Amino acid sequence: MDVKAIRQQFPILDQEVNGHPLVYLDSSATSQKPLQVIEAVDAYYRQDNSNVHRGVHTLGTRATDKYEGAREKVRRFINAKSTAEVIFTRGTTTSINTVAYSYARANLKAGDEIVITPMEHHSNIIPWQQAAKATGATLKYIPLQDNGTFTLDDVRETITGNTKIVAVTHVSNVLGTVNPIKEVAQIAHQNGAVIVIDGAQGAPHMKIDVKEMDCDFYAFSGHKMCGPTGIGVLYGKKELLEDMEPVEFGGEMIDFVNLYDSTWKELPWKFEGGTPIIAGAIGLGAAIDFLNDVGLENITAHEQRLADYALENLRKIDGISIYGPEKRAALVTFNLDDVHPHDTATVLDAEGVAVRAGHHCAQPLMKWLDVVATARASFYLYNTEEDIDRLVDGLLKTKEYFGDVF
Ligand code: 7TS
Repeated sequence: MDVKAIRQQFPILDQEVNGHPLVYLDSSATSQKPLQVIEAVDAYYRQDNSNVHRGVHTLGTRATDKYEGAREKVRRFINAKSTAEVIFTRGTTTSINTVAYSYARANLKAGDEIVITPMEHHSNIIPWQQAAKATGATLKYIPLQDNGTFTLDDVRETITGNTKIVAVTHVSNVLGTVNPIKEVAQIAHQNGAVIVIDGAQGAPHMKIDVKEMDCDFYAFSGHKMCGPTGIGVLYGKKELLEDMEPVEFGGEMIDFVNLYDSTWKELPWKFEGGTPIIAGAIGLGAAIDFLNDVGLENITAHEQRLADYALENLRKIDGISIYGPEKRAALVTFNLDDVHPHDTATVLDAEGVAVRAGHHCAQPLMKWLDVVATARASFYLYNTEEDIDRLVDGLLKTKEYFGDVF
């Protein structure tokens, strides 16, 4: 993988921040966009902009072809059976909420259980809390080991015959834990439950095969995988989606509207009320082409090298605490002794290094880690070992700077 050539595709990386060449280590929050994506969105607005699924005019046909073409690219990218199973949404949050509103509220009753883990992003906690409150179901947590993983024995222990929904993240956005989805899906199915996967940190970084994982729902965001903001995907098994009611009602999603009753379009459109995110979907299609050209296997291998290199070098820093397991995705969450992570991120920013500090939308996990906040460096296909060297240098400066204070 030629990282230098890849970096040239990302114009934003070629700039100075606070007098230093930018080192962008916040791709878990959102990834940068390659020219191919920027140009696809630009070309759509310059040449093809029109509403979809309506008119017979040429621009409308072109826009529809591109929008539906993007859906087919997503289908292939995740190996779904059919484009009926690929619903365009605003992102992971909307995708999970769609399942929590439509599937959960229709299928849960008092005494049923929803099983999640303490490492979930708020987007995969709150929709289930709300669904539990609305239906009388109970929310249960699979316990975590000290290193931020869970065991399959604990999964078997937590999921019971009363469990109706299991919702687990593919990859933790804080710990970098990669969860054994296929095995958890098997246990969920043995107990008659459906499994919802939060793929926000999975789909951008590794080959996704929804058939192989046998998950019932898989949610992800375009903006974390080189695509635009405002577009995401809900994959769902056709048999399940067919029985589900739409969440949003209005234009685009109907078949016939009578005065007092209406019928819905077939899948996937019944879940896409209103004018869809046309430019976003086209941009996501271009992002998928870009990622396929580089090769997901190459991206995963490159990120693995970066994660190993980062762990090895960050560990050499005195007074650093690193959270999460040894074997992890390409992100490292840490704290420096006696330095607030916001101060760490501020000093790093002065050095041109962008990391995220805060609770990472995972407050229950912060409580579990017994910290208020952490700093996090996250890597993607355009990052290099030199970026990590700059991070380490910046952290040594942070320690020097705050060394006098404490
Ligand atoms: N799930 C996980 C695991 C995430 O990491 C995120 C976003 C979401 C869901 C929500 O995605 P959205 O596109 O709907 O907002 N994670 C982060 C992060 O780690 N830092 O900023 C956003």
